[in-house]
Amino acid sequence: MATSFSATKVLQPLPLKSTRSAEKPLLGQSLKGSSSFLGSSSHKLSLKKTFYPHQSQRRSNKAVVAVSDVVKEKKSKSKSSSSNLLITKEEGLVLYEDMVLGRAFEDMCAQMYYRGKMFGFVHLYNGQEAVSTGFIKLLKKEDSVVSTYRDHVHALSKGVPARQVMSELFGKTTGCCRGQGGSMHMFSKEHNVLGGFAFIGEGIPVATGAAFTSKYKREVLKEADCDHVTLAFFGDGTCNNGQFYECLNMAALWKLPIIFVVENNLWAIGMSHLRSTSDPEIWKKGPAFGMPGVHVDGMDVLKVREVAMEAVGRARRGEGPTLVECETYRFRGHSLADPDELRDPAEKNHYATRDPITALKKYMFENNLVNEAELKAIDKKIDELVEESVEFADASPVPARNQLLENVFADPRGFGIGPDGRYRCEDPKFTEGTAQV
Ligand SMILES: Cc1ncc(C[n+]2csc(CCOP(=O)(O)OP(=O)(O)O)c2C)c(N)n1
Ligand SMILES: [Mg+2]
Repeated sequence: MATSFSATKVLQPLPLKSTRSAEKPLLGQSLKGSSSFLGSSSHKLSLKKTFYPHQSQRRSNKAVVAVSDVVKEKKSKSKSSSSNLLITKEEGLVLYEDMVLGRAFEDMCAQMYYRGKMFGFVHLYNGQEAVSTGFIKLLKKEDSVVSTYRDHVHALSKGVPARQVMSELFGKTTGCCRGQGGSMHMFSKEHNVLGGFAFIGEGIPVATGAAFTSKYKREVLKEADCDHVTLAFFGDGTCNNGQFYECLNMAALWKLPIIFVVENNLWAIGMSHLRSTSDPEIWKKGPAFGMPGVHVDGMDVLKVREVAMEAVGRARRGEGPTLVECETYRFRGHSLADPDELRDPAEKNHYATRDPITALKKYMFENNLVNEAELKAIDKKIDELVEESVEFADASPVPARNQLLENVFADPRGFGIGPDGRYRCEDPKFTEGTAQV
């Protein structure tokens, strides 16, 4: 039986309202003057009772339908008692610094991309930082993270040094993949960042495998202290891919220590989530497979963190997987090559007012956790770090030509090395004719 979150004890099943925005009816009037998150305020979906897994007779699994109310409750209590704050000062500063790092790093990426320093497509995470920070800052070094092509911020949150991420984006040898991956392919064995993946959904089975490894070590190899968890991050559009369902099934079946973190930014390139998905409430797919499903406001790092603490705790205790749908928004186009003309300006403006960094700042000021000068000092430190990462990447060497086929084949003699024992790519004729292709 899947274990429920403690939040279920205090939460009644919510009379579900829409968790979605993006379609025309939500724009314009309904957004005006609304300070609440669309997930808990806007138009109603007609859901029948049978959708609620905890009321289902077929399985005894319980699911959290939302935790926002728990957080709200704690927030209001926190006004009267400082002991009930959602974070300590130190925790708040860690969250703030990580989100500012993600934002500043990527703003710099945009500059560098338009100056021709990066190649291919580069996909930024601006606006979604609360998800990466809220989850990853709770992890241990041994825990794993699997990302998508929108992977720079996940890598940074997990501790990959900014200069290594920037260098990778520049295609330099000092990058975390020695410049061989470039954009979309952040990987760090040392930090257990198991990859960005350009093909959507490809990371989910890898993450499931990593979670299986932890369980295998603990239960078969008897490494009792192996309580490592894996986070798989992916988007709303990816939830319509087969790997997602296959992996939910296996993870639930084997009670794997994994959290499926859906970053529902409401769009898959130019396709609205509501138009492309038969049942747009992604969190509900968890209980269908026998694991809790949670919907959370992904623009609020404190709410994300509350949910993440529960889910990571469950995984670590061996209680199995969780599906978390974080409703979020990207502030820029799909990639830096996207002019972003499809999304309604009213929608973009609405989410701009929900900037997760601004929201955290407000919380910390209101609760007297920090002062302006302390945050400014962090901003300055991060600006310097990001600038240094650019200088480092710029000054680093490009990979030698013979690196081209390294790490491509387990045994490079097959394709990469010719009969003379030399790499084929060292042969001046190796790329002959490809310029015309
Ligand atoms: C298997 C596969 N099919 C199609 C694509 C083309 N593609 C690139 S991004 C994308 C949309 C993904 O949207 P979502 O999962 O919501 O992630 P987001 O970009 O919003 O973070 C698609 C369909 C791909 N990369 N891989
Ligand atoms: Mg999306």
